[in-house]
Amino acid sequence: MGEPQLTDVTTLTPDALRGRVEAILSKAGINAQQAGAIARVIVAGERDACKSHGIYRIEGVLRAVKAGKVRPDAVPVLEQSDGSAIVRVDARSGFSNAAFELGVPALAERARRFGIAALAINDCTHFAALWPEVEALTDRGLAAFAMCPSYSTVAPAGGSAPLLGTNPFAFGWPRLESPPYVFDFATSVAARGEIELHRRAGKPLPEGWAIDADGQPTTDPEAALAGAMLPFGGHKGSAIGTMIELLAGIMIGDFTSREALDYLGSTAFAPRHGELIIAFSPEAFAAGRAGNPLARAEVLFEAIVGQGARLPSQRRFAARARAEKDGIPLSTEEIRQLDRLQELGLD
Ligand code: NDP
Ligand code: PYC
Repeated sequence: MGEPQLTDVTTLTPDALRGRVEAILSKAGINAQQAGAIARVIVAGERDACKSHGIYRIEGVLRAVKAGKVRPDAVPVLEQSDGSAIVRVDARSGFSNAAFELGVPALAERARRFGIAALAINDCTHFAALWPEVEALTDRGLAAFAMCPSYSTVAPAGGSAPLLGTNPFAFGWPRLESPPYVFDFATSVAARGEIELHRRAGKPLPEGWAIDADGQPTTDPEAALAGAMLPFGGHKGSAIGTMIELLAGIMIGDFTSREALDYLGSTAFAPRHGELIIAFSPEAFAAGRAGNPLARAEVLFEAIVGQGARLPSQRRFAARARAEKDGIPLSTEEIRQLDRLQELGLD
């Protein structure tokens, strides 16, 4: 949803849009390291037609800064003194994006050295999609998981009130000649951003996405935002969402989704918590058994596509190719929103 009509479109190059987003963030007092990293993921979202994590997120970023929920001047710190396979970045109450960019070279180096390594990011505000992060690792020839809690907006399967977050989970696998195999999804039926985009567009939700404040099924976005979203796949999504609370919340010594909501007191701000990224060297794990793992993976991908199925991220990579050739399409209303944010900041 959210694709502008052809008559209502301005196209910007990715660089031009990045300049505009960075200028808005800088004007709001966000330092250059963070503004650059945030702008890169927001523009990547628009470029890849992932509207739920594109420019619509700018207001949430500015709201969090204005309310003092995040430090616009934070400089993340890399803590890797023991040389182990666990790399840690303290985001110092800033956004996750600059912290990730700081940690990823050390994570990749350790994953190559040990075969597997993890990056724990603590004390960050996180609003972004995870695929840019796993792609940063597939670009370095590594496979990777990324996951984080969010804030309580999802009822556990069989429950009736928000407890888990929309807890995204992403996986990437490097490919020999093609863009990587990447999937990235909320462990709720849809990202919360999608509910908000339905509300703004005045469209009902598909059945099965949410329950209202009384625990009854609803397709009304307002009632869903006041009630709870549902996990994808019933008890299966609920269990994966719970695993993320354990690994990327409790295990790394950071907030669970409930604690994040208690801390913020509202879902109007981007959530604050930690994040866990695990990187693997396929060659180190295969250790020469059964041939090159990347070549063997191609056989699997060909068999999937050979049945007429599509690979995850195929839609995104097609949108990326279009945007790189023709520019990023933005509606008149979206351009006005950028103008407004540039001129006035948040109203
Ligand atoms: P979607 O359901 O839109 O997509 C999930 C994945 O499935 C994508 O990789 C998508 O690829 C793939 N896919 C979709 N349809 C098919 C198909 N028919 N065949 C094969 N693969 C398919 O994602 P969500 O709405 O669940 O999440 C959207 C984003 O929200 C994610 O990037 C996530 O990281 C982010 N998010 C972030 C949170 C945070 O706290 N930071 C919280 C929750 C979500 P493709 O893109 O090519 O369609
Ligand atoms: O879309 O569910 C979501 C979300 C929550 C925090 C960032 N994105």
